[in-house]
Amino acid sequence: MKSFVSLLIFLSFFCQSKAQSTLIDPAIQTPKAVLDDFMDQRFGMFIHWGPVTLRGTEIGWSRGTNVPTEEYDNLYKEFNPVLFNADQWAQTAKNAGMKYLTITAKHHDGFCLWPTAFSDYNIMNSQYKVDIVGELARACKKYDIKFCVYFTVLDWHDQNYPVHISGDKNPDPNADMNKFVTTMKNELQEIVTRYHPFMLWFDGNWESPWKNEYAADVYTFLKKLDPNVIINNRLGANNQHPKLGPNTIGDYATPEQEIGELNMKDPWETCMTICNQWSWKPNDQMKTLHQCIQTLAKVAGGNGNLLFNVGPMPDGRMENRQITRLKEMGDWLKLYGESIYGTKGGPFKPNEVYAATRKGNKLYIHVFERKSASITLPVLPNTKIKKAFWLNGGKINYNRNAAGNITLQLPDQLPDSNDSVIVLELDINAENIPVVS
Ligand code: FHN
Repeated sequence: MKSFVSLLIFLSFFCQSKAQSTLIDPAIQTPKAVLDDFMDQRFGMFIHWGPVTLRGTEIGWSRGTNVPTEEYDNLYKEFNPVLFNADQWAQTAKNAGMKYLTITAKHHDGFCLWPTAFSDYNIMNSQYKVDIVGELARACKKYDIKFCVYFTVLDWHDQNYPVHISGDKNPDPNADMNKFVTTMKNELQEIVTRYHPFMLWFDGNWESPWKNEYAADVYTFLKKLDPNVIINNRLGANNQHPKLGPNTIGDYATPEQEIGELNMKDPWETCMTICNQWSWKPNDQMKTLHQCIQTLAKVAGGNGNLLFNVGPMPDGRMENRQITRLKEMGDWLKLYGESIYGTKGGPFKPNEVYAATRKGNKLYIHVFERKSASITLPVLPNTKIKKAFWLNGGKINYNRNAAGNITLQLPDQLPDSNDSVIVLELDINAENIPVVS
């Protein structure tokens, strides 16, 4: 039996190498150690912001729909977020227990939140002549938050990009993709060499003018600027965001508005909104604390990161209710963070009652709901439980049947109404246990 388990462990290790892109020289791909460090962070802030907040409609997508294109493209002249305070945004991320922050430096509408030399459509030509990207990079460094940048591939405002309105099937014959890619590389060079982002979050890679050849060129270009900059899987021309494949150009998968599947092989990060809209919307519906914490635990239980989005208001402030919700998440993480940060997901698939994370010889069982007086876990092969207790609490009663199933006895009242964490200390390294399907 032991040799069979050893074989399973070997195979699980052997199969855990990330899917390699066949389009990028393996020698320049982001080092595994850098990606492992990224995945240890587990929790980041996503920020969608720009002049469109003056109308409270969706960034990019409301251009030419809810807001006439001409009006949308001139909102920057009104944009004057005098209450913007990068330190407050970084502190809000810190208080939430977030380890990295990603700002939409340029979204599909083409407006640039930094003083680029390659487009006049930037923040320095608004009423608020402040380098937003630079301020956030500074504040993140001050508060020890890893600074990251969202950068759109498609750019409906740039005349050299052939599509000027979402869904337009007649590419502009006067557009010039080679000039467009040159501008993109120049802008990215400014961002990488000036602000040194930990990660680049590309997006908008699904329209026909964009080809993998351009993406491979940009990936290679970026790696010459910074061999360790992490690049998501939305640089390559595709719309298969939740997965990595042989034609992926990018380092990790990006399921959106959903919890990714348990995956011990490929790094992945769920991006999700705290409300419904990506950019600020008045009176938007906000997720409950229960939803927020369980989303984080289920994503970590799937071996992924959570990039959780807030949309600041047109005056530069984040909504107090969103700041409060994020602080509540941070307060939970102050008590239970060891079961999230630096853990691996699994070996059980997350479900509506529990999720599992693990680090060293500790297996963490995140209990979301008390559906009954006990929880029975799938069989854990060849492991002995040395201790069983509530994280920050007392011991927990359990028993193990002949087949090896572990049944955990639950009290009438769970210790935490959102996610109560049980620790099972094992006699082996829990990270080596193959996923139990
Ligand atoms: O079109 C964008 C959308 O506006 C938003 O930025 C999300 C965030 O991941 N990404 C695209 C939709 O998949």
